[in-house]
Amino acid sequence: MSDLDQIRKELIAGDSLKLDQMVKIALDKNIAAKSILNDALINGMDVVGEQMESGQLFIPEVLMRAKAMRGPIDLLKPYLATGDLAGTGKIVLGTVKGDLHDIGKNLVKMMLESVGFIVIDMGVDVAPEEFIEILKKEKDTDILAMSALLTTTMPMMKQTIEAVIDSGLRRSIKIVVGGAPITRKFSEKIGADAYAQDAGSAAKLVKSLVN
Ligand code: B1M
Repeated sequence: MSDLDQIRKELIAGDSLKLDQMVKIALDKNIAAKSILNDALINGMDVVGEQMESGQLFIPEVLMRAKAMRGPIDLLKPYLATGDLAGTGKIVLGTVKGDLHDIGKNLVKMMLESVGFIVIDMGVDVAPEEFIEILKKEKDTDILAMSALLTTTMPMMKQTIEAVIDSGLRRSIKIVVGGAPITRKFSEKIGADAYAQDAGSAAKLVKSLVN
């Protein structure tokens, strides 16, 4: 079994100790951090999702696997966060109301911080009015970045954008959206400025929007 297969297997099994060990071994062998993230961890979470969908895994078991992702992400951080883009600006980031998924959002935060942006992380389940409150307080915010993982919470992005328009802040703030069910087409339809498919492209995109 390859190192990447082994990492995927430990994540699916939810064994965080073995998972951390395997990630360390893979890094020692100079396996690319990006490949460990995409081909083993995110890919493994897709399998976890399928097992949740089919009833093989229950919510607490899925949560355990989500927690097991923390160790590897910390281990990969120095390798993923290249810092070579050097951006400046302030980003308000959060997962929209009704949605508790935060692993992707946290990766986006990590990549943005690594290139020098100040990130105000609102966490998960963030209501439009909470976003507006912080945007009013942090007047020098450049970008509002929203994540959604559920098809049922995608409309909340549109509602949040409408709230930004109603608050009179839309002209001074660019809006970026992302998350597994989000597409470029959807982002255009709801009036966002941009869509990023993954955390790495989110950092590049944000930099291009700010500068
Ligand atoms: Co949930 N869940 N979940 N879940 N969960 C999914 C999303 C699902 C696809 C699983 C499935 O059925 N196959 C499915 C959604 C179906 C749909 O709507 N189409 C689902 C469901 C149904 C649910 C519940 C409704 C289950 C239930 O209760 N019956 C429930 C809802 C709770 C809620 O939010 N209100 C639920 C709950 C949970 C847990 C709490 C148990 C847990 C989340 C824990 C946590 O996040 N702390 C969980 C998990 C772990 C998953 C899966 C298995 C993994 C998600 C993940 O972290 N992936 C997921 C299946 C899957 O993804 N295949 C699933 C890894 C992460 C790195 O990827 O977040 O996609 P992702 O981020 C990517 C990109 O999307 C992008 O960058 C990252 C890569 O670099 N990205 C952005 C993300 N945000 C971005 C923002 C950007 C730019 C890029 O700019 C701002």
